[in-house]
Amino acid sequence: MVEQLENLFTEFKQELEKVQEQAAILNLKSAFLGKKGKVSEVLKSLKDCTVEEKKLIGPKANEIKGSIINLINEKLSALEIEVINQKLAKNRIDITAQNRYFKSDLLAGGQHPVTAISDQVKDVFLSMGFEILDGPHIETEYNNFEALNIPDDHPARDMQDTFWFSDFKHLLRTHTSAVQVRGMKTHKPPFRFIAPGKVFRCERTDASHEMVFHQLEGMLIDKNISVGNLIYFMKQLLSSIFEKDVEVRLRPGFFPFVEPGFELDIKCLICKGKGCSVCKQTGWVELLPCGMVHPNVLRHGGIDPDEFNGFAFGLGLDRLVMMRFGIDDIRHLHGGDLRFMSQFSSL
Ligand code: FA5
Repeated sequence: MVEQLENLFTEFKQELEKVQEQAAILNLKSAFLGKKGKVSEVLKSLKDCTVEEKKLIGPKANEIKGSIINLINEKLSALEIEVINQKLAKNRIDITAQNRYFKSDLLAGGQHPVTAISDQVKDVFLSMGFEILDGPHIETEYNNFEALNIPDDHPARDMQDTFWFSDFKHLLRTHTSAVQVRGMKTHKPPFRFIAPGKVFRCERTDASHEMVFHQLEGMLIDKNISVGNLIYFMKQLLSSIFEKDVEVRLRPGFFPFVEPGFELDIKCLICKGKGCSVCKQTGWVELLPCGMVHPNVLRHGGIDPDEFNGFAFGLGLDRLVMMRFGIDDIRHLHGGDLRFMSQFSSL
């Protein structure tokens, strides 16, 4: 009977060679292993065998059944792979093919210059270990003013004309400094982060002022931080964006949330310092106000000012872009004129 089983196995292998379709393979399986299959037929006479014979035949039968199942499964999965490959070959997609609707007189999409420069600035700060934080456009009066050492009746509130919501507790954030409080509350010092984004001010537009523009806030809190550290980081930022030496000046600036506070101005690259509408005939453009974080602000953020200190800055991104590309009116940047934007489509 062992010989019979071995012959059956040989027969099975020959039959398997001949079949190529899934249904035929499954039929072959039941022809050999099914209840009325060839292997079962042979094993029917097992009852007439001696115990010794049964000991030999039993394992052999199991071995052959196992081998048949393995061969069937191998063939089925090889078939499945072949079917997938055939489909792939048939449906090949050429991802380099040109859009058939593409016409050379249509503009290809590109990054907005503010996005491109913002990404570059982010890269510079990421490489210096800064984290990137995000904050909402609709802010609380507390985050935008109160926690930044600008209480209700403080005249500094008038420095930034605010779009208020009717409850007078919420507003469209006037600066990204509102993210400072959020950052301090969610991080344990030492930490360093930047927070780029849109800000909103209810003011008249001109060559260097928009109502919706972009800032990039930065904050670094650690022990024993000095103005020297602040200046180092600001220089790193400007030299990596302009890739050349640009003339800057640092002068005292007043912001209630920093002490001391500075205005970092850049020599106007539109008029080379001679005076124009962008720099309001002064030859200098306010770009990067900054300073050492005021102890009251640290306290609002839950940080002990006797243990930690640090600096913060609020980069005017649109003006940086104007200086970088020689754009003489901020309104071109957000006017949506494709003739203007197409100059930057390769960014
Ligand atoms: C502020 O908004 C402070 N939050 C900056 C700051 C942060 C100081 C941290 C100290 C520490 P200011 O209002 O000057 O400051 O605005 C910052 C920058 O945003 C300006 O230097 C300028 O580059 C840009 N900016 C301000 N107003 C406008 C505007 N209307 N349109 C375009 N850019 C503007």
